[in-house]
Amino acid sequence: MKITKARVIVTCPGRNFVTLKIETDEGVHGIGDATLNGREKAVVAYLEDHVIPLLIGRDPARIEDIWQYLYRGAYWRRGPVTMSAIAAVDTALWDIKGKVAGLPVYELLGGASRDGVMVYGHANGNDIAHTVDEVGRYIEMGYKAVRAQCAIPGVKGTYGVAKGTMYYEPADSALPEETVWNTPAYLNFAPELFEALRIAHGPDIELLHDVHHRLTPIEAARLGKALEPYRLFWMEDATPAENQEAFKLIRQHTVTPLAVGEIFNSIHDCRELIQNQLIDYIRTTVVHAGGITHLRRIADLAALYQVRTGSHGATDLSPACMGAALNFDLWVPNFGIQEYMRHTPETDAVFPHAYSFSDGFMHPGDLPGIGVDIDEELAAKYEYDPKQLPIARLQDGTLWNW
Ligand code: CS2
Ligand code: MG
Repeated sequence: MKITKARVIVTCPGRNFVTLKIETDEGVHGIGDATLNGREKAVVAYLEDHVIPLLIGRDPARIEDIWQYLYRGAYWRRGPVTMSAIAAVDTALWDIKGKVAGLPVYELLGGASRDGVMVYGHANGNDIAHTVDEVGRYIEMGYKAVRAQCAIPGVKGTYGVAKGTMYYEPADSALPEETVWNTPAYLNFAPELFEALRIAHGPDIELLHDVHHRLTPIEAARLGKALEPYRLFWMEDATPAENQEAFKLIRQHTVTPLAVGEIFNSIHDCRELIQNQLIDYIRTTVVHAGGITHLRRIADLAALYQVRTGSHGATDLSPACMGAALNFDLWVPNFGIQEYMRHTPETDAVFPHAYSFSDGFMHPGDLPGIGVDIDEELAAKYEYDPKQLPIARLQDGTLWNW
């Protein structure tokens, strides 16, 4: 079998998605998500100008060799653009291999390690009462785990709070929206939120919270300690993690479980965090961390240190990523949880898929490959609409971490 064609499909059914489609001389095709929120066109160019010409004529079955060729052969290794492009190729090749074998990708990886994949949804509110109600809505939908984010009184544009009643979409303006961050107000407020959630919903529901890189290590330590009475499933992205050692400071002060990694793109971004057991969940995802082939390496390293997976699954990761991720999640022995921010009906129509949600768990389905395809005719109806993620500033104007 030979790769005869590879095309990048950009579509915007309410938000931008970038998909790589690889076609072969035996009529089998595979797809992979290449979406990098706010930087989509960089990955499109990387794929079209620097990757696709290298794929034509290759044997799609040689997934590992092609991965190594694209990673080592680039000379300029790692980075979100490069690794998202490699991820898209990798995912499409696993999709093809599954279709040729007549098996879903989880079977190729080693079979199911569980009957279903526990997911968490995103509840958010304009105040504590609203957030308590929203978490209740997700519990009624059957979720066993819910992420809770709430507007902080007096702080405009708090991270994670939807503007409408539907989906939380952070990349919603052509130029970055400027938001303000107020750490003291947040540190005072967050424990109140989770106290109210525990009082309203009891001790069993798994509650997660995304700090979204906003705190310094010692502030994150303070928050982790303050949240201990409310037993969070995890406190995510507590502090920017380029300096992996920073998590030592947090770890010294709190037993609140820590999750990090959605913006990581290689095993080297998280090796020290995992080897020093500074985190409990690694959030790396198929689309941004080099695909299934590399994510498997990260998960295997994590397993040695009892770190579990908790892959990113926001709406800006396409259903092609979700399908691949759920196949991975069903197999990976040290699975923790999968984020599942539902896509809109328009997006679901562009990406017909086999995966399903039931009573707090998901399953990738048993279609061969990743169980997702792209309806190119429908995709063509949605023009690319350039959008940027927001930025954050402190009240004195200092550029901060969004
Ligand atoms: C968030 C994301 O889902 C999460 O944990 O961190 O929504 C993140 O803000 C977006 O993926 C950025 O594009
Ligand atoms: Mg996050």
